[in-house]
Amino acid sequence: MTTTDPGTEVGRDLLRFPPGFRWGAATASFQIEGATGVDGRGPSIWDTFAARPGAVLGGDTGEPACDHYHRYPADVALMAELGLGAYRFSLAWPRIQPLGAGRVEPRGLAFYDRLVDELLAREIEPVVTLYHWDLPQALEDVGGWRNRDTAYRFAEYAALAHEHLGDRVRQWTTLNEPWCSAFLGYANGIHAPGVVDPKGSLEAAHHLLLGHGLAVQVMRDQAPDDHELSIVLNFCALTVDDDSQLDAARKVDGLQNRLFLDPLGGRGYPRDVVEDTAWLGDWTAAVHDGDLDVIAAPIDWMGVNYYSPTRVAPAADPLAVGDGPFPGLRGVDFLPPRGEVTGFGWEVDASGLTALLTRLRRDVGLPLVITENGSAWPDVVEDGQVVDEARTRYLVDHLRAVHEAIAAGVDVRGYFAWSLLDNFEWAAGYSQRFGIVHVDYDTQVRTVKRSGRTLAEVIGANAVPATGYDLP
Ligand code: GCO
Repeated sequence: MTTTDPGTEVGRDLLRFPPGFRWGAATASFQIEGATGVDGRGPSIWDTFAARPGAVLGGDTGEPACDHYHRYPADVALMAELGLGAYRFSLAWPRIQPLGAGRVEPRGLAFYDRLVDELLAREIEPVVTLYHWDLPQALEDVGGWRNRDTAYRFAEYAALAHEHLGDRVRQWTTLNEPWCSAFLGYANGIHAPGVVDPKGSLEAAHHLLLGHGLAVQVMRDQAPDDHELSIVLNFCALTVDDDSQLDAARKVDGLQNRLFLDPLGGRGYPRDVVEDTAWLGDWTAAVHDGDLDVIAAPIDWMGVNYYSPTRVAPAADPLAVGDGPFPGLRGVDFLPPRGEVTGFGWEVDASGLTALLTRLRRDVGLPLVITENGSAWPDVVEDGQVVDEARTRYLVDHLRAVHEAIAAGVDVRGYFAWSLLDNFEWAAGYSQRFGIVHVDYDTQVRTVKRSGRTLAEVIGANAVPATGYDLP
């Protein structure tokens, strides 16, 4: 495992990562590709949602994004320049199956052929996410994730994508953040498809997990032994001050962490969550015989997305229903962030990542990969440079937090910065910049930021400085 041996350079301490640690950056199809009406791509729920007045800040849409659909060769060259060993990206289901079922669009598959071949030519490992929120609109028209059939359409899509690319792609993630798809999409509706149906959102969460399990089964059946299958979850790292906050923390932990971890781990849905949400109606009727066994299909690693800690306290009224995305949550107040916050208003606390990884070592029992970690700040391009000190500090502090977990025995296999490029930040449109590479959306000029250069140095050394933010 890792050794925290003092570096040799200039007497500085370096925290070294394990040999073979996978370094990368992450993106998602709808957030960077643009070309939403090109080569037979069908509409997704995000195309529809973004066209809804007021749904996305500034009326932003998936156009032009980063025009990655056309500019991918230069973007892959940037990845190589940064020394990335892997690139996490998602396939746009509506590019491959414009109606979400049936006919396959060969031009959609051909784009991902080109992208994968470009990555392999640069010796960058493709890490493919099958679903990062851009559900084909045609499936939403018949219920979307609230419709059990969508789980089976997803498995069919997974099978054909995996069949087509599996000779070159061995890393496959089924879903990115089913919590967001289910609850931001169907509980409080601030994300596509913009539905407010708390009971339905829990049924959607089940159907997403069912789709995950069905996809794992079909990919396992057709996969060579060296393929690795995974799922990516956005965990909340609950930070409590005292025992008075424990029950509120339990409720939120249940709805964001254990609702997914327990069935994935073969433990079924957590009883306390089922009881706490029963007042919405019996959503567990959506759980058919055999579903839980399908969901618990073994995977090879768990993706962990972490940005900031979550702080909660009991509400004055134990039955007070919040207006947030947690279906059925009652009697909980979310506390404001403390100390430094990012440009997005998210609290900066790298220790939350160490605590989360330590907890997941106990609750998951699989290798872990940090599949997203990053921060949004307002960037300025001056003389062709973006000196993003705050993002660089965030990056190095969180890498030190990962190293601390590894040194304590947590099996972390890799780290993917969110994000390679500034991109479409969902309901916030293009207002938030997470990239380690700046994108001028008018000119599409890319500018590697200081944080990108720092990540490149970290990758080159396979280490981070124990103190400070500059590698020797
Ligand atoms: C998520 C998504 C990303 C976001 C990023 C910043 O984790 O919400 O995977 O698409 O853009 O996390 O919010």
